[in-house]
Amino acid sequence: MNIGIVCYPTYGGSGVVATELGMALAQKGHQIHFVTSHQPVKLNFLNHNLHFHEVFVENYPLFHYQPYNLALSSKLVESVEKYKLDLLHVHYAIPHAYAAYMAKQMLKDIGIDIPIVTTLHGTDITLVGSHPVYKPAVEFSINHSDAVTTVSQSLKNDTLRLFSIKKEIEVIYNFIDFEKIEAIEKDELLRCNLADPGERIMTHVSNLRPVKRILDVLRIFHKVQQQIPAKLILVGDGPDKEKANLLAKELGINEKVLFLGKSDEIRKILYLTDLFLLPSETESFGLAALEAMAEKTPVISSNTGGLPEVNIHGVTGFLSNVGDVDDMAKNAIYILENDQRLEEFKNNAYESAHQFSIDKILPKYEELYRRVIKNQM
Ligand code: GMT
Repeated sequence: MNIGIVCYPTYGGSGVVATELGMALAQKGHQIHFVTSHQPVKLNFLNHNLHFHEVFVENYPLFHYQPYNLALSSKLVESVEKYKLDLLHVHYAIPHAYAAYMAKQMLKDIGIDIPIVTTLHGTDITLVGSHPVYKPAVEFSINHSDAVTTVSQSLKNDTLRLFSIKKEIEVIYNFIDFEKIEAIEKDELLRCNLADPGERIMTHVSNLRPVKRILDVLRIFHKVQQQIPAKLILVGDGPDKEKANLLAKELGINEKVLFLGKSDEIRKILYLTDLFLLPSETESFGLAALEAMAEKTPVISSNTGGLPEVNIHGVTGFLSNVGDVDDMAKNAIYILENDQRLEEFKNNAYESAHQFSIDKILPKYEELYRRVIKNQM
């Protein structure tokens, strides 16, 4: 199939999922055309079936805001026509589903009916999409997509609760490519770069936005390290970084907290990690938790959104109410205080992550694509 993919090309979860999906589809022989504002960060062009079409926004002094929507729909029209695309798969509703709808209408004028698959990722529904400023346009573009998917059952429930949806929504979970996991260099000796001998390693990876509750991460760690020698690794960059820095100093733990910023070595870090922390306010799926589990790392998380579908309480880690730092610290200590128990949780996390293996998820997307293309004929 000739598939157009639209996503945010940055470090965000939806962009990562879209890029990994496109690369996996290309490996299976599909022609994949990324139509994005920049080259997606994880896009590896060594595969022949991958193509990238940059959306260029022509600036003009009159514009207060750049009309990205317009530029994207125009680029989609051009790409569908030029590369004979069979469908468009847009990730994150805002503004991608809306721009794809506009492109579809324009293409109708020249006798092309292009099917649109929209994948909802989380904040496009919960935090941002349901805001009155965007809600009518988001609702409209979901209802006018040819197929709609969410990355968890919880996000499907949220979508149906927050919007008036007339479309069937299919849950297709996020996934992990175990071949890539196995390819990472596994060298326990690298641990000494992150922690002293005898110390446990706890890690948090995110874009350090308020929704991630990074201050809870520090408070949990503060309690844990009072009983268990440990280091905290914070990977990522974002608006709450400075607050986190200040709190680490205030709590007297700044020497035990490593701020690594954005990193291309997340998988290696996760492999060396003993416990992953994700106390988010809301999380439609929690791809970071799945990535940790795939590297044999148990997870302490909040029980919000789709997290209970990924992190299994008492098996792959523990879930607590949002903000219940005491409970999260207690659970973290329970896992970390005993070598054998930690090993059991690590193995459980790894085993459980396999239900989200790309081999199981990719065929679901291919099947959906075939269905929408067939319905269009
Ligand atoms: O919140 C983020 O970190 C970014 C955001 C995105 O769309 O890029 O992530 C959302 O999509 C991810 C991939 O499907 C999910 O794993 C995250 O749980 C989700 N984030 C939230 O719901 C807050």
